[in-house]
Amino acid sequence: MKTGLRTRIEIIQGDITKLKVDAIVNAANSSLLGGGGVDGAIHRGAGPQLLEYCRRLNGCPTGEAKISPGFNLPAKYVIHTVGPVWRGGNNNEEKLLANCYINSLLIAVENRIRTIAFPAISTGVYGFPLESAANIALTESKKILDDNNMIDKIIFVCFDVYTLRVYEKLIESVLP
Ligand code: AR6
Repeated sequence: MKTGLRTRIEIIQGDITKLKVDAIVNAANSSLLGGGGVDGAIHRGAGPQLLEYCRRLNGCPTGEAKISPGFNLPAKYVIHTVGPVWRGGNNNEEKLLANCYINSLLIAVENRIRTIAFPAISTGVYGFPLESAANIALTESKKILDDNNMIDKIIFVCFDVYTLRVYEKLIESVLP
């Protein structure tokens, strides 16, 4: 079982917009109307149709998720989730970040998505401490993979080598 889970979680360094998976997850803001970081890159890759589509989604509360087509991206879908802004740690940030992973994966299951890639949600502009964020990402994903056979693979896409090293270190304790 452990070995099975380990083959269903992959950690790579790269640009999430280049991945040909069923769905990539966007670290969006609650307007869902684009921004910087990975959000900006996803909107650039998908083209203007994504913004047009997102206008009709009426935003998204922190911790929740909404789905759109991938338009010009290699990925078929984009799941937009809104991570918490780090405000020192006493404002429910950990629970809200866990909800991002849980709700994105539940939407994936509902849409029969088998391969899904996540960026390190909230760890850029939103300032969430990386080690704690990566731990939440890995722990929540493991729980859903344990309970569910629909998802074949979750890929954690680390933009820089420092993030990659943190995920690689933590996976050893989450999936020993
Ligand atoms: N592929 C993978 N990861 C990326 C990419 C990419 N192309 N580009 C950046 N990252 P951030 P947040 C990494 O700031 O902290 C936006 O303006 C980045 O290095 O994109 O959740 C939204 O509109 C970092 O590790 O998202 C919101 O307003 C991670 O993605 C706000 O930023 C997340 O960094 C959300 O902030």
